[in-house]
Amino acid sequence: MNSFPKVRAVIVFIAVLLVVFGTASVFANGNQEKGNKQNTTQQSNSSTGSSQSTAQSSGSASSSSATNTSSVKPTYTLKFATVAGPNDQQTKTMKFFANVVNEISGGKIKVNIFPSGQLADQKTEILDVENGSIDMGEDASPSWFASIANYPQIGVLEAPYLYSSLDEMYRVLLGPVGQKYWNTLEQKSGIKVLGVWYLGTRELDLTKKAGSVTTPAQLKGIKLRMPDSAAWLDVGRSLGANPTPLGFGEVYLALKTGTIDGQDNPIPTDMTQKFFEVTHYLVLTNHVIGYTTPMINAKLWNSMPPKIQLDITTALHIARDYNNYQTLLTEQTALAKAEKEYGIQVVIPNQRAFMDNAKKYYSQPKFNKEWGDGVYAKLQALGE
Ligand code: KDO
Repeated sequence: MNSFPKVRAVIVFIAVLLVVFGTASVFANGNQEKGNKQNTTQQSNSSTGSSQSTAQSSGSASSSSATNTSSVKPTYTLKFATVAGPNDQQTKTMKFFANVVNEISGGKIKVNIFPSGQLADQKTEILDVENGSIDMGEDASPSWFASIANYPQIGVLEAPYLYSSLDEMYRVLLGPVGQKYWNTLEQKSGIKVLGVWYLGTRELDLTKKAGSVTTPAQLKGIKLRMPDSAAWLDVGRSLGANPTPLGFGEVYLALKTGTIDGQDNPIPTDMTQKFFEVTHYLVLTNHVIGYTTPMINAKLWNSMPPKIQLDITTALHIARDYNNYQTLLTEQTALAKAEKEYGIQVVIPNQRAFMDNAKKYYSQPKFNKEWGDGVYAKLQALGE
């Protein structure tokens, strides 16, 4: 009997398998940001693993499921927290992500969004993702991880004037250099960074009392609110200001009552948080290309089957593109709105003076020790 047809059938079958699974894995890799290698070591405890989150929304969550999957019982119900308000782009992006991930997972993944710091402030959010009581958080970035996740070296990735464009920032953060930092962060803290979302470029936003400022010298003595971590306070000092740490949710009132003379945030945030209502000068220092790094508890991540991981990274990736497009657009349109609606005076400062000041500040021995010899300068050169 001629066995060739049988052999041929087996070969064809194997080839089909290779094509199907090969394509799936290429797709997986293609959609993953570099800081986000799939971990396939713990596939077995996929849906019953102890680290699987079963947390259900307390009723105030604002996520919604894609309509065609609403009858499917989710295998994973994840809490995703942010301090951003409901109108901030980040919250809109998180909702967008929740819908996409629910749809592409066929209803297996449900994400509940908790905005406005309902679950935690930025510091607590990072600690809670670390210990697993919050599954996912949106507000972190290297200037937070440096202090809160006890990894000072990573702070350099968000130092002022490090990148000269968004593209360069992505090249570094998603390239081999960034990858190394994200991996070490995971080992040190148990936090897995799953992506990089553009927040907008940080500018100075000052009250009338602070006055118009065009050089770092004029910021001397100005109480500039900074996010509450050591690395953020250094950012404030590097600009020449007297930094005052304060929670994100307290900034508006502090500006209004005069407890602080100014704050720094991207224009879209200034707009949605209504900071422009209580400030007068917007100084376009462009000192930090701001971003947040959506993160997940690493133990939970490692307990998820590859397909679930793939759905999450794919959805985050799609959400990133939506987020960045909207943020870039708002940055362009909000300036004219801020001038017209709030009487904001836009100031073009001596940016070179701010850059030189920052460079001088970060060339202090303290930073060589903290970040490694010459790392700030090396990364700056990488981004150029
Ligand atoms: C802020 O507190 O000023 C900041 O902009 C710091 C960022 O790292 C990030 O946490 C952000 O707040 C929040 O996501 C709210 O936009």
